Amino acid sequence: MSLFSSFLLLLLSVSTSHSETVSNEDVRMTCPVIACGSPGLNGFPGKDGHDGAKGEKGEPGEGLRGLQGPPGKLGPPGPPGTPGTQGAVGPKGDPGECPVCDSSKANREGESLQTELEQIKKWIFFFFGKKVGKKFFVSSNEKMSFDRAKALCAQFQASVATPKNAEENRAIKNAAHEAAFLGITDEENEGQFVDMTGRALTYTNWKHGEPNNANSEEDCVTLLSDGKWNDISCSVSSEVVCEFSV
Ligand code: MFU
Ligand code: CA
Repeated sequence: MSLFSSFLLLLLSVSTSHSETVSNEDVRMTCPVIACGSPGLNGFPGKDGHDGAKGEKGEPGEGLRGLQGPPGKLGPPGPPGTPGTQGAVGPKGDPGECPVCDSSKANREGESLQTELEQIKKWIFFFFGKKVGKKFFVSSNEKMSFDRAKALCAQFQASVATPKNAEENRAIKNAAHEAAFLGITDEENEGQFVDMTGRALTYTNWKHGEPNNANSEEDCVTLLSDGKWNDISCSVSSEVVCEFSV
């Protein structure tokens, strides 16, 4: 006999026993439908619902820390630092090698050249000039204006001869062949004769009646063959004696 058949039998017997004690009217009042019976068993649970909203981040855990990772990449170079303080002075270097700079050799060569120069000067004094103290006079042997005379002497780092005393005046006379320009003029102030540096004369040897500024145009001076001075025009051609310092 199946479980369902047994269930129906049980249900029938219960219904029979009950009808023995309850009237037909009572049956109709309390149970008008045959299907009415005991409540059914609970159904199975429904399907799972949708996922809920994400929860807040939890507190950090309290477990053991992991091992330290490897070092990161090298960063970019930083800006240049401030200059350091000046270092100490280094030791003195070795002496250089320079044959020309060799003082002893240079001195020897200098002395040799000096000796040779002095010898050449002596020849010039002997043949062409007259020396007095530290002055050496040489004649041009050629006539020219006073401007050209100044330029000629300047060419040799010399100046037009200017006697400062009788001895120098005599030396100039002996160096010259005829009347020669001296380095004396009154071009700036008529009658005020000065030397080539503009200084007033401290020695003169004017010929009698000179300076006369003949024709009002004599601002230069020549030393005549007798050693006396005459003022003369600066534009006339005359020999010139140059004065060198030695
Ligand atoms: C004298 C000089 C002049 C010039 C003339 C020929 O004047 O003073 O400088 O030499 O003789 C009269
Ligand atoms: Ca004159």
